[in-house]
Amino acid sequence: MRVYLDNNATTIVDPQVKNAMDPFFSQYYGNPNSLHSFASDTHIDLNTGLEKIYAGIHASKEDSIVITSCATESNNWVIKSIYFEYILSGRKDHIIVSEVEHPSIIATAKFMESLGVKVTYLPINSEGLITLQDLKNSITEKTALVSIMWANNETGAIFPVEEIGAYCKQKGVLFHTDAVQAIGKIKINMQALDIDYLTFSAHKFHGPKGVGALFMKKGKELIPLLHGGEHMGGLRSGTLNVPGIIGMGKAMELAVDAIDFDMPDVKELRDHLEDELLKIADTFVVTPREHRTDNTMLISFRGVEGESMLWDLNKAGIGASTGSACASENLDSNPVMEAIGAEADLAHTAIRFSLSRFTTKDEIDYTIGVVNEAVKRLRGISSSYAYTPKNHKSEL
Ligand code: 7TS
Repeated sequence: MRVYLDNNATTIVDPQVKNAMDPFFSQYYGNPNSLHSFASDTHIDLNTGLEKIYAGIHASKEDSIVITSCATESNNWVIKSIYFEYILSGRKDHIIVSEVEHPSIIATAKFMESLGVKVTYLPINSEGLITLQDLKNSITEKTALVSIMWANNETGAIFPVEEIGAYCKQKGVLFHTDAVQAIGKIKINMQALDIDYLTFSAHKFHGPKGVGALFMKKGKELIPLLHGGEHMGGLRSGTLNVPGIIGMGKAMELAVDAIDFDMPDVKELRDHLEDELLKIADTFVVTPREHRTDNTMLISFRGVEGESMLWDLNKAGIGASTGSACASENLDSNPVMEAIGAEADLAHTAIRFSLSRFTTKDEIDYTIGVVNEAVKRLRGISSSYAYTPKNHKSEL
């Protein structure tokens, strides 16, 4: 059996998305900006795709959604643009991010530091959550931007973006949220929220890879990312990714429907997996369920090296993760485990299971069996496990 439980890294393309995209490779392949019927052949579907993206996050027609190649691009763009707009001019000198943002935010923030920008990395608590008070304490008159993700990719922890947005607005600070892990899991109404910029990637919600977006609230601006043409209002030049945009639109429509129709089943499967795995002694899950997206679990088995567990799982056909795939070639401990201050012997034991609407009960039952066997085997050959205290508690 092959079981895919790494849906926070990427997801299978929904067959309906693939069908929607198919005609736009070899049949309707015109450049939409050309002045002939090959171009206009694409227009209706392209507009429908864009409309579905607007509708999925309840953006108003006056807001802008700029299509990019991925969330990494969108995230870089927001921060670098704020630098050119507000910081280089000397108006502001400070940005705030959480310390568990995706590397596309953290690495960009570090780059900003190298340019002299002051950066606050907001800590998370032992439950993997940030507190509004910490944020309030960090904002100064010189703060240009707060960038806090909607949901964390490692733990699924949901951050209080509604309250953060309201506070930032009150203080005259711009607010960006990375919503990569929120689309299709949390209902998003951009007209009801004080979020200036929001970013996401289609492949995290059963759309194609290589297409993402940046939402910008009416009246907000960014400097153009790519100069060279009139595409995307001159903000991000380059021939439009027609199949990608149509695919992202279809994927968005399906993902938003899935919040009501499929996510309750995904949650039930995730909870079942979690309940069964927590029966194993010395096992811990980060972040209480009520503060998490319904598909995610970061779990530690004391004495079991995460990489060894992945090896056993992979041999049994199960794909999971020990941390962001973007960093999978280094064997550092999971960044969230480090941020919550987990004891050294736990920091290397975290395994992330992330489900999707395509995950089945059989797959979860199979996984429960394989993990139980793997923990038994790996603890049996662990030199440290026998000496650790047996203080079983279910949540860190
Ligand atoms: N932001 C978050 C919160 C993410 O989880 C990811 C990818 C990205 C941005 C970047 O998306 P991309 O489409 O530009 O690559 N996260 C992961 C992960 O958790 N494991 O592999 C990739």
